[in-house]
Amino acid sequence: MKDVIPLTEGWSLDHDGSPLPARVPGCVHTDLIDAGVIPDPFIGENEREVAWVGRRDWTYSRPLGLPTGTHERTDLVFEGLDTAAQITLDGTVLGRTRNMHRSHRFDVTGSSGELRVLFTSAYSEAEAVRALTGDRPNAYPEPFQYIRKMACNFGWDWGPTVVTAGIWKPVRLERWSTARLDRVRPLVTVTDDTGHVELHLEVERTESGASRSLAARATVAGVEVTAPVEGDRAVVVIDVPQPEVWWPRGYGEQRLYDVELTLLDVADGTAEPLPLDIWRHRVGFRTVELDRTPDEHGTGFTFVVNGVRVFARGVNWIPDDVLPSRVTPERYRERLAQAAAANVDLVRVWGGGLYESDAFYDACDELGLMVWQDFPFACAAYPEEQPLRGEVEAEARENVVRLMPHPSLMVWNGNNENLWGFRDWDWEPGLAGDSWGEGYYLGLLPRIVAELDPTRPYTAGSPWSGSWDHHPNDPAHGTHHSWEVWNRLDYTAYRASVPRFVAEFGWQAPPAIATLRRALPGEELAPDSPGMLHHQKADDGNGKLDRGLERHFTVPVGDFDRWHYLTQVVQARAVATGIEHWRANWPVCAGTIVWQLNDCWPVSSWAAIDGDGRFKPLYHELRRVYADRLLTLQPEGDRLVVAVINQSAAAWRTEVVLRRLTTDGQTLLEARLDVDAAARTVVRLPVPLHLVPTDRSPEEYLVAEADGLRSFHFAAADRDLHHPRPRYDVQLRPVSGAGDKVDLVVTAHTLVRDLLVQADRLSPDASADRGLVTLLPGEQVRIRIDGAPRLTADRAREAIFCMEGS
Ligand code: BMA
Repeated sequence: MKDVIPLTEGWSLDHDGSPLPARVPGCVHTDLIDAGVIPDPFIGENEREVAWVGRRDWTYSRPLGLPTGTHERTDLVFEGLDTAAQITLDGTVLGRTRNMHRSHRFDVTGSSGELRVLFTSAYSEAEAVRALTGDRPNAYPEPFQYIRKMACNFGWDWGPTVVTAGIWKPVRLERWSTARLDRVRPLVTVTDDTGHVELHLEVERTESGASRSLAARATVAGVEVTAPVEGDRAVVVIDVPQPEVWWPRGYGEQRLYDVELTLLDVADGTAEPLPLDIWRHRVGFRTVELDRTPDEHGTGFTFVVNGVRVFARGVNWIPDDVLPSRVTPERYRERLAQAAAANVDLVRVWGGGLYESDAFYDACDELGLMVWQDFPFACAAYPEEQPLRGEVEAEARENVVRLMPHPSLMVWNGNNENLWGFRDWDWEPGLAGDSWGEGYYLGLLPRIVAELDPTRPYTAGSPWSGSWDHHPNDPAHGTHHSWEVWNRLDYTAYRASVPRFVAEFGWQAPPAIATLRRALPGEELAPDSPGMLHHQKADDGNGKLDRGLERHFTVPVGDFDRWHYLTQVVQARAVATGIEHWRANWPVCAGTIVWQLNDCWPVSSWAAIDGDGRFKPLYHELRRVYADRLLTLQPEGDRLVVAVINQSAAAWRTEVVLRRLTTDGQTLLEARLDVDAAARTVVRLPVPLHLVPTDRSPEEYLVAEADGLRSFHFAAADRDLHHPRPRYDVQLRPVSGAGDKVDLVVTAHTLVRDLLVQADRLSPDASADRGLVTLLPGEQVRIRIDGAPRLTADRAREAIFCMEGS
């Protein structure tokens, strides 16, 4: 049987002739931080101070002893090297690498001595390739399209430029005889009442194994099948009667089945077969299609899972750390569980990042999060010449096979914004006919997916209208990125269109206060203080934040805390406005993917969860607007409708209560509407005209309520709204037997709008279980605070913000 020996210990990193202890998996930056050679690049403006690290070459080494034992072959396997490296053993070159997204295997049978991995700076590698291929346009200044490495390492409009090098994934020795499993591709489908698992396997043999008779034995759900290996290939087919299917969360259970495949040496068939290698994975039975049939609105883009049409409630995922080797399986699970707890059911792994680690997809399988996987190409023209083309093909083949067992994986996507960029970002004149990546997205990648993973759909890009007949970002056809809002327009402009699928849209806000204090120690915080500006990477980011504020509020001057609160409120409102409108237009619109769930360092960005893992109010808002049931008041022409959105499997029969109120607390009019929203449907009911507040009235609003859900419609902009100064009481109620948990009970005496407890002000580790809350006079809310020991009501008050009256 094959033996596996991890090579995680005993590495050192050469730093100007002196060896530093090195972590494997890890990277140069983390080793230099641990050794005290460089400061934490996330703090203050240290990013600039550590820039030299990415421009140097680095060497990792460790002794490699001769493993004992009688195996015929010993392979040295790197699961991932970042990025351009030469590997030597005892001075002999084993090979060279130039792709972070691949693994590498070297035959080291009989060798021992000093193992060295010499990394060339990613800049030198990229520039050398640029010299070969010629220059190509890029939305960013750094040369990431000339090297197969996580693009956002080179800086993004939310990310620092921290160009890593290192052994970023595990290394091991594999010792084996006769043969080993080189590649296993499970094609898992389900038809009628039967699950089918087709295991396509390829083996590698030693010289003496060349003529051995081999077989492959597989078991799934107690069914065992053995098939002969012919040449170097075999297909084992297993039918599982009446399997339980895998569903996205909210649609059913996430049933997973263990598959075990054993490669056997059957020799002449007289003796007991000898196991040589084992492959184990979990699979799930489910079908997925993307319905892209043209219709009267254009061309749809609807996920159909197990025959059920789904409105996808998505978030975009970026690498959770700009030093990606720090993201542990536990951290993946925590972040993805947070997404699931916010009622997210789809995560798009964005193309400026990675094919994530197995732990990411394992967590998605278990949590029922559908995965949309971009191939790693983003925001640039990518040359298709060698040596890149061969690398792209190799990495795509490897990762398609690595990820295809996961039932959560729903779709492969060719790239992020490159088809759009070609059409709209003035690339064509500069390219003058040069390759720019189209051959990957419309040729190579779909061929690879069709060949290796034919059970899954492929889309050429995000955004993409399906063909060059329509503009790549045409909202009526396929996927759309909605960036006019934020860049130029107010968020109310989301309501002007109903794209078929919104794969990106978002609004910025600063991170939590405790995150800022940790990242910018000693800084007197202001929107334009040096650290705040350094941790704002977007083009005119603060200008856009302020213009976003100005349209609704008076921009607070000299009051950072108020600015911080209001920008976070605007972010939450902006994203909620988009989602409420687009969900209310199901099934024409079949999904929203918020830009973005997470951050890779502390920064002002579009994220719902900041770089230190703290929630912005947007996070809590996602939980509300992505819930199965949502009630929302929507303008429709010059009327208002109440949209009753029911994404659950059960009908929602309810009574919607509509009240026209004055800001000082009187009910002017009331009406009740009976609604019967069938499973997974939206019902839109016109609001009776007499209930709609007088046009732009500064003293009136409408509230719709049903089954504990609520939606508000204020006729006037916040700035113009008149309401009394908010008054409320705060009481603390201990939660028995629950550690540092305490309930904060807020009782409103007036209208209290968008009340927020910034728990991290009470203690950096404290959290609140709710975000923005609006209370009518006399109403009460309970907000659970976790992690703020010895809290008093007075201290709690200092962490509470809400809209001021006027
Ligand atoms: C989208 C993304 C990213 C970017 C974001 C915010 O276009 O694909 O490239 O970070 O917008 O500008």
